[in-house]
Amino acid sequence: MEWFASIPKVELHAHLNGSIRDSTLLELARDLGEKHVIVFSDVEHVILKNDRSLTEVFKLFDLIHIITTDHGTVKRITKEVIEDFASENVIYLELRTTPKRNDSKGMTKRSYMEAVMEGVRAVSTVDVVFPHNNVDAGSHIISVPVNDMCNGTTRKKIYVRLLLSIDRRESTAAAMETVKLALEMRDLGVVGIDLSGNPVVGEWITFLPALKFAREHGLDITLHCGEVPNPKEIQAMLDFIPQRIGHACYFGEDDWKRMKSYKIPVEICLTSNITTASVSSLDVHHFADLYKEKHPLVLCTDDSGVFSTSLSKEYNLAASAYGLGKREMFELARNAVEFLFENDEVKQDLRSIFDLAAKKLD
Ligand code: 6MZ
Repeated sequence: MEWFASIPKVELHAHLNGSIRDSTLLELARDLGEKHVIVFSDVEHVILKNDRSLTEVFKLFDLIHIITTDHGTVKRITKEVIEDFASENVIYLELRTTPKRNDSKGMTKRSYMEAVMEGVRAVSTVDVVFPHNNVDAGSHIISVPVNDMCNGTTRKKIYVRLLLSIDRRESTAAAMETVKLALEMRDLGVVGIDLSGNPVVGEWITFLPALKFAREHGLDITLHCGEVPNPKEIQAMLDFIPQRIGHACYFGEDDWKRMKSYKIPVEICLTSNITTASVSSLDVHHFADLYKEKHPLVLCTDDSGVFSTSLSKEYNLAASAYGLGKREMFELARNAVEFLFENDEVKQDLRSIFDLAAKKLD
């Protein structure tokens, strides 16, 4: 495990509200319990439970959103989530979140995102490369080469970029509002759009206009696709040819053929897929086939809080389940750089960090 924590890694599929520390969630829930907003004893076991069906996961998200959706809390959880990823040597994090309106807290989608950005800038334990954060992107103050953890003289550096999620419960108008917000916040670290939410809710056609608009204006798009069996939707999503796909658990033979021919990178979330039973076991997980065929893929956490995982754990799991050695896992981590929603300058900086770490591999 330690070795997997020590190598540089790239995280491209992490939902903010799914990545909250249990300790923070319990603390916030206890506070709301004292204020009689919720009954703490009713929610404690829900937060601490480990095995969750897909339905239970989305019930938990509704609870998490009650607990977290005010500006101060959004700022706090963003800061903590970034610190947690940085502490295990994630050097580039594309953090996704659904901009939320909460009238009772005077929150708009924009003010929600401003709170997220304040959280990014509030990180103090590591250097965060984020627009207007005064950390030089090209500066190699990075301390992550293998087994060379922060030693007090060098500080860790993490690039943070944001994806705005459209929730499948939303209307076309709400999805469009999110895309327009993303476009307005492009200079502020927003690099793309994600479509997520309970996969049994909503219709692809509802989101298509907003996604097309996003694409026309140059935003990259990643879709949760095939998390449940829905052949028509999977085909429609493949027709769209997104820049990346998350999950891809219920693909038919033709879907695989098309995705492979388009070379669409897949965000693989092993623990999430197994816990929610989207895939019955690691033996039959599509990671094995995609890896063998050298299809572009990236290991991700999905919801490190909800599924009690971390990116290092996901690497460890893949290595042991599929018999991959250190060199292969390092290459897997390095390849992820090619699939991020950023320009070549950023990719070049990340490649050079991996090159430096590679020298210390053996
Ligand atoms: C689909 C998921 C998800 O946006 O409030 N989300 N959507 N499949 C999954 N697999 C388990 N995990 C998380 O983070 C929480 C939201 O992310 C989406 C859901 O819409 C969830 O409400 P944010 O920060």
